[in-house]
Amino acid sequence: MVSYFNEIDKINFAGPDTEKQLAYRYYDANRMVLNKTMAEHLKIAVCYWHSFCWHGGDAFGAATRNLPWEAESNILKRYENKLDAAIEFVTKLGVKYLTFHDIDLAPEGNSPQEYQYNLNHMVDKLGQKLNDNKLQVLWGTANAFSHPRYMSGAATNPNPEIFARAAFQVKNALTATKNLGGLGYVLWGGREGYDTTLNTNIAQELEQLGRFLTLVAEYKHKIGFKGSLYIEPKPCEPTKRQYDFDAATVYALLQKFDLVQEYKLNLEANHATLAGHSFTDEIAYACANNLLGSIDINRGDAQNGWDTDQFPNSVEEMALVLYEIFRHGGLTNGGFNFDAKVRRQSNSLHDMFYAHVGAIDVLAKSLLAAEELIVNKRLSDNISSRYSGWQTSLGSNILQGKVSLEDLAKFVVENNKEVNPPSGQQELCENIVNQAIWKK
Ligand code: XLS
Ligand code: CA
Ligand code: CA
Repeated sequence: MVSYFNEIDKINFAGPDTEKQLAYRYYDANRMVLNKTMAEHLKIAVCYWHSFCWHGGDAFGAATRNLPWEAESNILKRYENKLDAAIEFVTKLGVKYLTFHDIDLAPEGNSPQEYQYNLNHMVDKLGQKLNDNKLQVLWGTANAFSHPRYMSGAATNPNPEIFARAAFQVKNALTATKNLGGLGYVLWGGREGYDTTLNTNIAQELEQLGRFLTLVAEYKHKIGFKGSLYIEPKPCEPTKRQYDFDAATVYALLQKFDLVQEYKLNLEANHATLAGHSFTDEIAYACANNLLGSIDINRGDAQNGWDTDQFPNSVEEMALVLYEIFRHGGLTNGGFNFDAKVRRQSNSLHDMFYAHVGAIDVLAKSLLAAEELIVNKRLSDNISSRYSGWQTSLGSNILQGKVSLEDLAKFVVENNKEVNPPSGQQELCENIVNQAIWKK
């Protein structure tokens, strides 16, 4: 096995006072937090595509990143080298999970047969490496958005033969994920939307999307995949408007297609903010509807409106996100995936280490703040007392459907008093959050 990062040693926990850059200040994998280790709670994943496939190009300029595992003419060997780089990277980082698209892992080839051959070949190789290094797949997915055939969508394409081609890819990628013991499978509707209503039959496309999602769920059960299926919402980019706009929109679609039991959500920070929500709000909405599945923890930039996929770097923001997730019991099959890339100017391979190490520490520190908030119960006690009126007979009779509008009108007239609600205490709540961040 070739080493691509031989100047980097394994990264270890060294505590908050260390002078070393490539060391964890807060991420101590075996530290117990809320009855589990940090590693078990966070299930941190490195994504294949941004880390090992992306060359640093943007809409205005060419590649800036030199990926040495690509300096190999035999294409399968090139992908095997990329796999070596991925395994070396995650083991040096000391995390356990990877995420991938089918064509990150194996070359697409020139025919469906070649695609299948290549994917099977690379799945065998990856399977061995996972076993040897005690690693796991957090989730797999299929890239049904990059190839020109998908320019007008995959499941929502006007041409059913392209729908079939996307089904072929998802079948293979889901089977591969199952064979690798993956914990989940993601469907991100890359181009499942439209650029203009002038050429689009929305009702038809939604029907297609419902069929596709149903076929995937049926196939999951047929092959006995025990992991979770996730839909990843995103409001736009690359299409102008996407059908899986945000958590609430996907929830409506799942109800429309009768698939609420089959799918959870893979929520991405950057997609939530593109939809005009804070990430915390988006997670809270998903939790309230029992839809939270897994997390893509990459953020956007507050000053621009596109999907910059940056590493998280704010404990203030992440503490709220983690509090929301863990006060609802945390993730089951899900984890925290860095669907994140270094900046185009960060063109040394070492930058990937700085990026991941810093972001993992942000998550760890935020988890400690979330633990403090959950254990001291100040916020949850505040909520309980705020809603305590719903424990009275009036509250429970309303919710159980035991009173009519007329009954309520009568109650108000008979009671004849102005109700003065207690303070919402938002500033106090915000202080409590800051105190938890500062405490540990
Ligand atoms: C793109 C999405 C994508 C999915 C996986 O914006 O974030 O990377 O996570 O296909
Ligand atoms: Ca993204
Ligand atoms: Ca993502």
